[in-house]
Amino acid sequence: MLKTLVAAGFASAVLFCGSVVQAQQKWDMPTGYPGNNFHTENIRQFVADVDQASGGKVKITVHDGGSLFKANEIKRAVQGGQADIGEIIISGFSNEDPMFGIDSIPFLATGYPAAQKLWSASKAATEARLAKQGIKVLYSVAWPPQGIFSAKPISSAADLKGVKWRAYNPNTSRIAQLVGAQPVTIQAAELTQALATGAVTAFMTSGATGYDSKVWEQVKYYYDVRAWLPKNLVIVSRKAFDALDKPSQEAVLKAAAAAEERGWKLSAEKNDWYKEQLIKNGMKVESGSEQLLADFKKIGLTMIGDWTTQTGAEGQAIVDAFRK
Ligand code: PCA
Repeated sequence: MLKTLVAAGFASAVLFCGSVVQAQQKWDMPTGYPGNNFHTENIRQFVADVDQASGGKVKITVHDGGSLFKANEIKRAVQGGQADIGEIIISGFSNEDPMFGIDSIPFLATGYPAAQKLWSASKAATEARLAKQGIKVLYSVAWPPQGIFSAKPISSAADLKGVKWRAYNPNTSRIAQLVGAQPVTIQAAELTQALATGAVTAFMTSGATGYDSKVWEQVKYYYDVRAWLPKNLVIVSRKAFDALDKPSQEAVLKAAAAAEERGWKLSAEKNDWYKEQLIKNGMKVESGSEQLLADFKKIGLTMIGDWTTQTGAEGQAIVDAFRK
């Protein structure tokens, strides 16, 4: 009898210790974009939701603007366990696997509903690749449509020949190559500096990053061609996620689903506001000449051709599902 009691007491003490160990998890969350960017605002709400839904058991500290790891280092940090959770732009890693670049092909998916559909079609393939690397996707949010910023006015792709072109992923480097510009990879956090020193004079991105980087100080023209909507993914290390107790895991997943819905909406809502700020700061915002659009559509056709060659039957099935 006494023996059983002692054993039971011991067992509950072990259980108790187990739950104490799990009482609170502290996660570091590097991101590559500034604190006032809509993605970061959305992340802060996600972090608050996780805190609340987990009853304070999961505490996430956001390190924005590339302050803990640079944007292009965050994926590896989560893979290697130096960070538990983080935000990445998935197309930044298409050199690792072409699948990661599908959302950054010009004129494949040019609006929010199309970008959502492209994500639905490519999500399983993307998640499977990341899962093999010990990464779990929590949610995605699209950037606003990508246009062309230029210090000098441009009316066709030929006007970009020889310019120093800022790239943020392999596909934007490839575009430079196709128009005969000189690609320089620069993360968003360093864009203002790169413009100030004249390291680059033209690039594609959203009005959001144009605004964040105050590009109007050097760049006067924005051609709102809406060529694609790249996505950020919030990813968590499988190990860190599995270390949470069940209710905490559910809290994280619930907050992530809400963040995905809120983030896509926020992106669409703020898109016009960002472009208004460019105009207010003296920039010329135009839709782009027919020639410019035709040139970039042609580039898009070349790139989707390359992509389906690289990804084979799997890629073709994704494109077919998207176009259906
Ligand atoms: N802003 C990010 C990626 C796409 C975007 O709109 C950047 O320019 O780095």
